[in-house]
Amino acid sequence: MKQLFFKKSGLLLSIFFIANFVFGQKNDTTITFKVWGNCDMCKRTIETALDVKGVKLAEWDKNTKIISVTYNLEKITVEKIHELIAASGYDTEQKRGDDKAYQRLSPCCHYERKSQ
Ligand SMILES: [Cu+2]
Repeated sequence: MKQLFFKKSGLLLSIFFIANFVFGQKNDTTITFKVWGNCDMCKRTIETALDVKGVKLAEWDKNTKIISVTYNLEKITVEKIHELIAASGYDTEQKRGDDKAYQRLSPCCHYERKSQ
């Protein structure tokens, strides 16, 4: 009897985890856009800026300047994602980077700003 109970609860637990996984994925989406920057240090700054709740994955490519962001639609907006990057001093397609934050970047990170 006891064994049967454990078998059943184990099954329920599995269903719970699977459902959680499936429904959890439902609200995720991935976007890509351009972020101006130079080097690996830029990469770290940009990706760290998106180390917030709602963002599952952020990966910036220094060669293509394209960032790929996987986030939860219910927890964060595209606008907020652009704002977070801009606040760290980096220009995005939609938002100009904060000038003061840009000045504080390492000299090697002073990328050529897009005309705006
Ligand atoms: Cu840099």
